[in-house]
Amino acid sequence: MINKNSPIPIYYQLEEHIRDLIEKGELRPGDSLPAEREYAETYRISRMTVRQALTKLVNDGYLYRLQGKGTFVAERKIEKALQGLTSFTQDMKARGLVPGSQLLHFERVPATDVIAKQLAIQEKRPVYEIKRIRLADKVPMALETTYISADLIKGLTEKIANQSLYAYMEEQLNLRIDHASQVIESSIATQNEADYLEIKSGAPVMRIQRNTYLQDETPVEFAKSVFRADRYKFVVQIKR
Ligand code: 16G
Repeated sequence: MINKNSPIPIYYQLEEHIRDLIEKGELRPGDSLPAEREYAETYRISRMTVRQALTKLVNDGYLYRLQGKGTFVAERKIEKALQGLTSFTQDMKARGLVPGSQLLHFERVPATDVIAKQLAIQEKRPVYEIKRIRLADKVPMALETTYISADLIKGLTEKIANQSLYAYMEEQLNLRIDHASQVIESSIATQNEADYLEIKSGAPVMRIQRNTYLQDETPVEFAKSVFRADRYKFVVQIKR
């Protein structure tokens, strides 16, 4: 398996081998890996080389380390296509995961100037401010703060906010959500965000801001999301 005469670096051969086992499902999420020493003995390579391969796989999100316990196979990252304008609920269902929300905050407040501009409404008009932890199979994936005009989206309740906002707008209010503009930025979790997302403070996250519109450009939401970078990757089809 490891070919010492190959021009391909040994750490890279080991990295490929382990990645292969994960991709084929021979190593499954939660499985623990042999100790560095065992790899080193089995393949007669240095522990430094083993560490280099494992560190690369940790950095790429395939493995994670628990201090004093060893190295384990991470959950597969969720691939999110950037083409379709989908809701969190739809994304999770499409992957066979059970979507959920934990409502942290639900309040009808007067729009600040910033929020009023984003929603193209007058300052101080009522908006719903909704903060939710978004869950997949009960695991926190993202933290979302959404602003919605209360004049446009009537009758919003905590119960609805605990479910799908897009489904409510489309199925109950017959609004046609049409397009959105989205900004994605890499960042690190604050202590507060980390607590909700059950990750370490300073762990990598992606911050996404979405402005969503009806066909006639009426804004339906202004949403700020913090997605766990260890569980998500974004995929986009591009054409030359
Ligand atoms: C997604 C959207 C968010 C929207 C939510 C609605 C991103 C980055 N954000 O999380 O803007 O409010 O879906 O989901 O994708 P829901 O219909 O399940 O409430």
